[in-house]
Amino acid sequence: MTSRPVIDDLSSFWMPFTANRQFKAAPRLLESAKGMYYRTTDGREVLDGCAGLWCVNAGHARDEIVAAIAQQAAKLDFAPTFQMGHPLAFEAAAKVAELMPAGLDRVFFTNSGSESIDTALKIALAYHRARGEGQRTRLIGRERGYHGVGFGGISVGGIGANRKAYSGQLLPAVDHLPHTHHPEHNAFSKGQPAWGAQLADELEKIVTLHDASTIAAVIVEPLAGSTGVLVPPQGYLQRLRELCTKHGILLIFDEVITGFGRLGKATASEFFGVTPDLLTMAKAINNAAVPMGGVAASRAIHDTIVNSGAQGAIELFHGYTYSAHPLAAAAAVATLDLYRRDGLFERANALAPTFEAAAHALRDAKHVKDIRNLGLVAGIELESRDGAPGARAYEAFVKCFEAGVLVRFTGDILAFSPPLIVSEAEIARLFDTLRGVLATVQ
Ligand code: PXG
Ligand code: PLP
Repeated sequence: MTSRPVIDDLSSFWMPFTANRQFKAAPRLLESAKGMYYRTTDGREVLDGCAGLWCVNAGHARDEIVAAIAQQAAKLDFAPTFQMGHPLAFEAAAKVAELMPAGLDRVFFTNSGSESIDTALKIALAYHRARGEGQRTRLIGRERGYHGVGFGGISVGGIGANRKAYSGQLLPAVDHLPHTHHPEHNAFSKGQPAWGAQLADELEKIVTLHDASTIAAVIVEPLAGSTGVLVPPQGYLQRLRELCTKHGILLIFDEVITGFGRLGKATASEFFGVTPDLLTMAKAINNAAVPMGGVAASRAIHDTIVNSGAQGAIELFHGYTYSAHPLAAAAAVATLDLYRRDGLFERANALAPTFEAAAHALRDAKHVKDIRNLGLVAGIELESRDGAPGARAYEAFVKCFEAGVLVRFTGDILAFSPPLIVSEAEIARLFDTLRGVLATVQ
């Protein structure tokens, strides 16, 4: 494949979540991708250790998905879904519903995880209002939670840096549960830590403080990804479910990362055996080939809102121009068929023990402070360099990239979440590369 020369003016694109000046001084540019590998503009192959941004679960540029998008673009490029429809929108929703936990079979489409969070929070408020409990408006998130970048998402989110500049205008009436990361009890846990279920009981304190009758919903990532891979303690999610049910509070699982096979099941809800009332998704819903997200709602929530409207009246005043965009919907149908045909969720499940062993083999590698894992997700936390938090993981990330392996980093935590088509040899290469790099990192 011929590669075009790198353009020399990178100034116009204001890059998201990026140190723009640092990047533009030493850019890393990807030009193409196939299967497990990216190719850079200077012609190097890079093994994708993080499925793009936790989203390309079937691997890159799969023929079936590419063909579905191309055919759809020629057939029906765009169709409104406000008071109109197109068949693929309904087909995509039905296919998503099939993979959701029992009862969550009504699907609202968005174009990103962030939009899915805003949508779920609005559905929660609308649901309580439709039931005549419109005073239930308080939202409960969790420390270190990542729920995208909308005002709703950063309000319930718990990552300080994502809130700081906007702190004067976050949603009012939001509380946060404590996070579940306690290395003194949990360091180097394989899979779910044994300690920490009682952290869910903090919800009782919030209920005591504000009264359950004012609380609309609790939102958590079942496994926190973006903050650096925090695996829920055994029994924690079950406890949260019990408390929400007891107090009439909706439980929202943000499955933007965990949805579609990351833990070896269709959803984390299925993996943990805990069913939320609303489930947000995006990313791997269509292998990230066209922007798409969604919210799965329980039949009860959907029917309460939809049946409360007068005949002929719009029931939920919410929606996006691109909700169920034909190209996104075509990609979703092709992707979900591919996941099933190739048994990719089962594959992820079968590879999880190999992946766990490979990750934890780095326990004695230089700078390693903690390792956490579940399914095809691992977080490797490094000791921070004195006075320069994040610098060590950044150096490791750059050196891995130079050595032909793409990983993610956040703070001093490196995250691994390869496409579910990864081979055992590629799993070994991911972690061996990091081991070699860590030996050279300052
Ligand atoms: N919820 C969760 C749990 C997420 O992980 C979002 C919402 C927002 O989705 P959008 O599509 O609006 O970005 C996310 C996104 C990383 C990383 O490397 C994680 C995300 C996005 C970009 C990078 O940790 N998660
Ligand atoms: N801003 C303006 C001026 C608009 O007309 C619209 C949609 O019609 C939006 C924002 C919202 O865009 P979207 O539906 O793509 O979220």
